[in-house]
Amino acid sequence: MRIVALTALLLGLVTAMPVRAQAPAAPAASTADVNQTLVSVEIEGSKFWLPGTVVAKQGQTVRLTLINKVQSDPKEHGFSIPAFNLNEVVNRGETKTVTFKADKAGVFPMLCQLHPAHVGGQLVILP
Ligand SMILES: [Cu+2]
Repeated sequence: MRIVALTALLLGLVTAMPVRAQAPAAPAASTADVNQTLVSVEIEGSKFWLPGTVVAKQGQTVRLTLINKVQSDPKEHGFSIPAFNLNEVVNRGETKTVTFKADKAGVFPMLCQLHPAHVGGQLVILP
């Protein structure tokens, strides 16, 4: 009798538990209009943020994922879009995201604010 009662209790507990999804929850999808990953790499001794061009339309929300894969020192590189007051520092192996509203049209430099020689790119916002 005691085993039956215990089994009933356990079954009750199991059925009372919330159902768990089989797959782990996926990270929330970005709601940005433009999603682009930029990677900082070193090629033949020069550092680059690649790809060098990001294109958006005026009014869109832009989400950039920044990854620093430069293997040589220093371990930190910057990512800045002065026209949008963006200034991030990304350590080696680290990933950062920045999100901003492309609220003005034009061609705006993207650069590493820490190293002038670090090759950046252009943010192109179409009217
Ligand atoms: Cu740099």
